[in-house]
Amino acid sequence: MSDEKSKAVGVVNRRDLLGGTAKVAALAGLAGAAGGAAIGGDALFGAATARAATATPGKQVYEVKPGDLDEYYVFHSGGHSGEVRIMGAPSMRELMRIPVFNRCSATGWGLTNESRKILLAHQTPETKKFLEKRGGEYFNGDLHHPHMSFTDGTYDGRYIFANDKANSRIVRIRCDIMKPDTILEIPNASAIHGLRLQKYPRTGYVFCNGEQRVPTPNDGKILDEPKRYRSHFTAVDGDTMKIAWQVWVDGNLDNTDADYQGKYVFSTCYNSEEGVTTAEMTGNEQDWLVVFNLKRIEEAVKAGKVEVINGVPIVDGRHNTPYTRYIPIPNSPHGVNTAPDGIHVTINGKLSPTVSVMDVRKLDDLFDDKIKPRDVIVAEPQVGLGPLHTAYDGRGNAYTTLFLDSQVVKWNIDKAIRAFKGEKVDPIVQKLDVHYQPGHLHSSMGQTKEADGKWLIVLNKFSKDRFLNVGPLKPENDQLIDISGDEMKLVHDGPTFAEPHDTLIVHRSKVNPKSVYTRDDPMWEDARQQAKKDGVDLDNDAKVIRDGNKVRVYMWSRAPAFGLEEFKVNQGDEVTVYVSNMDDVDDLTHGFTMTNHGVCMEIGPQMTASVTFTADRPGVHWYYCQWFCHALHMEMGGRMLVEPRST
Ligand code: CUK
Ligand code: CUA
Repeated sequence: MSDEKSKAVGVVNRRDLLGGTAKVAALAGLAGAAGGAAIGGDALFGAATARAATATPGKQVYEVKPGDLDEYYVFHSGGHSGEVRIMGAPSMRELMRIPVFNRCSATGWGLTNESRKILLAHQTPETKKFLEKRGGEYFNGDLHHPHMSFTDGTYDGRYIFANDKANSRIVRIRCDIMKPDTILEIPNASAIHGLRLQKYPRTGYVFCNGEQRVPTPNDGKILDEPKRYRSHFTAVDGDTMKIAWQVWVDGNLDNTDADYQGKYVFSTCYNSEEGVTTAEMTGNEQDWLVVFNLKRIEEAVKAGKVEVINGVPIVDGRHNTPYTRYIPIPNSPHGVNTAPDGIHVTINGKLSPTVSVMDVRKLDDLFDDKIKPRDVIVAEPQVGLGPLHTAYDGRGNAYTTLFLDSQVVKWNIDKAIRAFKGEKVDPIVQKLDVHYQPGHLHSSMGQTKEADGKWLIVLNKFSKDRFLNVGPLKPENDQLIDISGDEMKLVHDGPTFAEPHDTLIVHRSKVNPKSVYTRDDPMWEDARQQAKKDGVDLDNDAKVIRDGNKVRVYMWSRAPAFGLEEFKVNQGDEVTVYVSNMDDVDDLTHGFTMTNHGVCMEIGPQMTASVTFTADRPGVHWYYCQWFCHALHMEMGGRMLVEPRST
């Protein structure tokens, strides 16, 4: 590419990027590693090995014997797979997948009327209009941050909330049945990235970061005027799933976390420059952490000190407003993590080898302008290259991923504070090699006040040579580390598919899902209403209702039979099949698949599910149960007879 051409808008000149300051060189290292060049080099890992402390075996048992149950649930993000996965810890066995923003061939998520309603109900009018031309929906999502609802600073087992960076949405998943019940698009935002929950007194608010700066409204009137782009911080009411308010900030918003007092929320910003190219975004030596004052924001909303855009009240929280404070942090900070002591918050430097530690007790004074922004920083230890996220053991230690060093560093918060005051102490406790290039990490119950310091899961972006070669696309590697002793000990490698970003380890005592649905579950309320109008008893009837060219087919299922062994429709009819699984037994799921129609669904015990399609293929089409349910499972089926259209 000629230099002339490379100057064209949006074209990154690699030499510009790699040349220049040490800071940009650090970024180049990051890019190189991610690109795979540095990964192949032994130098990177060799150096890491030399620095690693020797781990002594921990005492915890991580093998879970056949038939034994894990102590922890692990809720794992599926990244650009768009789903949530449930694993067990310490076994690291994958237990279940929860389709969310993706389609699922097994369960019919994205095909059934119940799931489509959840996927489509809360699109903005602009999105609705845009998607009309292509079937009404997105097919993808990028789910980074699953988090469980809190009551009084610890998990309460009600919901999992998560973001979709790809299409600016969030999801609420019911933990009683492990299915989403609401998917909500966030207006005035592009790329919802950081997502965390109010910890105290309860969730409460779901906090969502709009990462990319865009014009607001983004209707084409403003295009190439980056200074007029905006990022918004959004608070959603987790009970009603309605948007409560937004805050307009300077810069952009990356990750977020909330305090244990219910007063403040924090978001990192890596683009204080408000640039639109990588070089511009990394120009400043310091970016910032923005602190949101919940009470002041709520008062402003109540008093109407807002502008309303796309139906959302927006508070102006830029510099020199009462609602926010901006704390300078080196450099392009990424993760922000509140410690279980309720006091300390770490901000991970990414392009700076430091982690900044903030004391939340100083924030009242900061908002009253009695102290300066940097006065809230009480430690800034040098931990290694590429710090991204930090976890805690509840015993005063922090564990930070070092992306570039391919290590987890364990360091002591108290010692870091003393060192910051000038005392000659080394806060670093141990550095452990991980394989390779870790992003998030999470300790058992570590994001609650009940952090128990037993296990740490580290999510590595690359697996390189750790598993059998499966072709150019490699799995990632989730590693389990025993942190119960004085030293970290790596005990397990677990390959995962694209691309877990975040995870949470929840003690099994907090989660109590059902094994069988209850017949009054709100998930199929529409089916219930329609059946009532049609005079059909969902539990007992097997009936075909014709309504013009709309045909509603109601049937129950009971192993190994459907209520209807055949039904007849006319070519061109719009057919809706409702199946109610009347089996009342644990683990007795049926399915409904209509051959050659791209139609399938899961029908769990005591569940009703429905699917709508056009019967446009004259002839005989068998439907069958695709979920193994009985010795006569193969026989569980029936025929749809489609009468050809009379010409
Ligand atoms: S981000 Cu992926 S490594 Cu989306 Cu939580 Cu830090
Ligand atoms: Cu019912 Cu298989």
